[in-house]
Amino acid sequence: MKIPVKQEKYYGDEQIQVLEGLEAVRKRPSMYIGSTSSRGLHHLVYEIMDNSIDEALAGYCDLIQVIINKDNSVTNIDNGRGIPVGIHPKMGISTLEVVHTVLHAGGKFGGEGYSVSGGLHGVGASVVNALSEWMEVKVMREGKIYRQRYERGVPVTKVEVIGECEQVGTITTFKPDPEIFDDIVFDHEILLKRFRELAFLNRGLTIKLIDDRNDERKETTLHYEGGIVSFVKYINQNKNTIHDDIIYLSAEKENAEIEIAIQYTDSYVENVFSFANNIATTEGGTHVTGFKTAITKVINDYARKYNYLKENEKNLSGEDVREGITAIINIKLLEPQFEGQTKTKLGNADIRSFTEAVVNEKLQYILEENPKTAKIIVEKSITSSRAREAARKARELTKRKTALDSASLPGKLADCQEKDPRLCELFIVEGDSAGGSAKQGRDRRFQAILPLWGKMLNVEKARADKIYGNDKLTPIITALGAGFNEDMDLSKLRYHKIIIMADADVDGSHIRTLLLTFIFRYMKELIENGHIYIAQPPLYKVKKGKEEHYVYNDRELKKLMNEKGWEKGDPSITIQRYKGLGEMNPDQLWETTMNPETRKLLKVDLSNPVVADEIFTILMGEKVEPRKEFIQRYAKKVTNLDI
Ligand code: 0RA
Repeated sequence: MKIPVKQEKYYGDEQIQVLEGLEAVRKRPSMYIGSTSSRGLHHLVYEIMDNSIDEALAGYCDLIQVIINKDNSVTNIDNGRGIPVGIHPKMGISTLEVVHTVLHAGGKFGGEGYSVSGGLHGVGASVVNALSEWMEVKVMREGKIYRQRYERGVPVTKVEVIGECEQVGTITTFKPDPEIFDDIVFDHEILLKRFRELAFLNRGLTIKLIDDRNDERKETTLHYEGGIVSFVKYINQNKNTIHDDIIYLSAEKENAEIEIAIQYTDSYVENVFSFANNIATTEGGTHVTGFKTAITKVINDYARKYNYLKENEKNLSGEDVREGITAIINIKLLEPQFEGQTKTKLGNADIRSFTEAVVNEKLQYILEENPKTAKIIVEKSITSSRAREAARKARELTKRKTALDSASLPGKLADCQEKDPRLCELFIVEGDSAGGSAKQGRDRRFQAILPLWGKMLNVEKARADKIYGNDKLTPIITALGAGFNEDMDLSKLRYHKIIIMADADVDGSHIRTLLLTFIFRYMKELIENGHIYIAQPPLYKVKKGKEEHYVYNDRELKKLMNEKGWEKGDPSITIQRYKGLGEMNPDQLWETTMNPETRKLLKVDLSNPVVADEIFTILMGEKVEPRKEFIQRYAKKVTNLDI
């Protein structure tokens, strides 16, 4: 048994099972929390918070405070009823201990309420406990304060009364185990973003994030009386909205409640963000399908009734009526079924007809009551429909053209010899000179090079019809072979690793963002399926005598100098700063950036689509002010573009 057992205690069969369960969690942590990287680390906080949110949804709690302590432990405080401390009828020990030591005995013991059980990470407090160096839980109930402490999941004290108090609630503190996690430092921004989302999705709930790691305490209070209406306002703050009032509708039935908020902007993209039991359903599901069917029908019916659409005109398509939309769909339901590759697709069949009926009835009513807004939305949809028709023609044209000279790959592409896409890599390289070095330095057996040059189209400011025939984007689309937008077919993808390689300077970052924007808006599946990477060329070469090191950032430079005991002023040491890929010769480029054995790649990840939309809107959208602010705010701490 690897788990240290500090207390002399008799272990019955049930306790032995508990220890085996905890050991299983420690042996294969990724099975329970997804990964042991930063993402898994942050899941620990969400896991503990979930129980407090369940208590809030049940109507017993309205304040959750999360404190990041100096030692990187985290404290979660709620003002709910407090976890029950009495003897558990089946286990014969305190329920508090059961919740923290028995797998799958998480906050779901009541069996009532919209808990996330069965969801993405509804694994409960016991998993967090097992993966924590230590955990301490205090419960305030019935005038007393109870406490129990655990180490690596194993109780090291009994449940003890340590004082009296008038409040009620639960205080959980845990310190992630450095034996389990790659890094145990919490990221303030990551937590803040998720907490803001939770505050939007649970109207009236107050969430406080307190960061005590620096001398000056950083404290943020999140509370939105407007709920998802505030969420839409927040998402649209850097876009141009085309009507003032945000459309809001809600309904409930015996096993579910739903709310939807909608506002249109003048952009060409569709942002429908959906959630089920506070989990982002990035793969959609029945709530999204029901919504889409209904909104298409309602807008078409309205357009016909008031003669915006003439009898001889075709119906508006789903894409037409969703162009420029920002919508939040927030559903809470009993017994959610999560399906799909990443378990983020809602499967409950009854939710489809429920959502469809609710939107049909209520949106129709809202449009009738607000003819000005209705007019704006219908006209926007009709304009979109016409542009789509133009795009369709352009698409047919390019299709016919490529049918004539099929197999024709872009002239600039230096393809690889391997034909199995799973083994092939495509480097999209900025600039002809870097492209030249990459061509010479690559392993031509499986690495292909596509150089880009000149000004890229900003797709954030253009409709789809502008993409057909665009001389910068077409080579990328043809080289990849999988089409784009509605024609996307991943089975035709010619390279399973697509690596964007651009300089570490402002121009490089610009072209990288333009490319990512295009991929995000028109080839999202490539990101969702983990095909898009960003190359990480070194920033410095450090040389002393015959010894050479490539260093990828300032932190690593410091670390190297420290480890070697080198001084920056030492004349026998040269530190060369690479300004661009072009400064490296082919061998160096291979060694530092392209060789799979030694290179570093950053995988582009869309785990939070709301954040991704925000970044692209700010960087590539219409409004200048937010972009300035964003760049000024982040220019100093440019790290990885971790979407
Ligand atoms: C079910 C029943 C009761 C309390 C809770 C759940 C509860 C669990 C957690 C987890 C974190 N914070 C929590 N707050 C409350 C007690 C029901 C009763 O008092 O009768």
